[in-house]
Amino acid sequence: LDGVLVYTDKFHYLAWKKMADRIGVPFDETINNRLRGVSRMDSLEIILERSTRKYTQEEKEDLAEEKNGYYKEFLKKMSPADVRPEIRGMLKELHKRGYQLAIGSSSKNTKFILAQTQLTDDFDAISDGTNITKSKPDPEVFLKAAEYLCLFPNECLVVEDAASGIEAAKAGGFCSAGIGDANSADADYRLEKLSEILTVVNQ
Ligand code: GL1
Repeated sequence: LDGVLVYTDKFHYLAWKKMADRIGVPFDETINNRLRGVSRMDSLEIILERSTRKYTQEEKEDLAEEKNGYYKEFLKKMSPADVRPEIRGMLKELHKRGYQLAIGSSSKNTKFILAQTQLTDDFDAISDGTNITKSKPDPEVFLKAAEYLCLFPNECLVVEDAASGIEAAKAGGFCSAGIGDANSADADYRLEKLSEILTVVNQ
């Protein structure tokens, strides 16, 4: 979802930054890059590595909640216009060719983002931060997605923008396609544009 179908990275960055600035913990793009595909609480742990004080579990939950509040303000402004027409066309074309589509995202805001951008009906299953206990590079999120579709991992293609996602796909026995940052990772296919999936699936 994030970084593949929609570009929420900048919202995550701004929301984490606002929280980190408030508590006086240094946060920049380099740290932000380590958060891709990582769950909310694990992301917070990475950010707090730079903190000079320790936080209790309750304080950490409040900080994660604070960040999510800032993030949701950005998400509320998202609309169908935030999904490029060629991406919508590609999803429809994959369905026409008989493929099933599932989301595999660590985000707990997945369903909200899909609703805001009117993508919900384009997917047959959703595996997200609300049904997993382990973040990528653990394959849990993809294994659940395959299970929801009643498919074996070796019948699926995972499309990822994060190196940790490609690692997760491999660990779960999935074929993978990398886009963006994950284009240079260890993916089976490297995509310049998401619409290239249409040529990959025909091979
Ligand atoms: C969580 C993390 C984000 C990002 C997404 C995965 O989202 O907080 O940093 O790694 O998972 O794309 P969320 O807070 O929406 O559950």
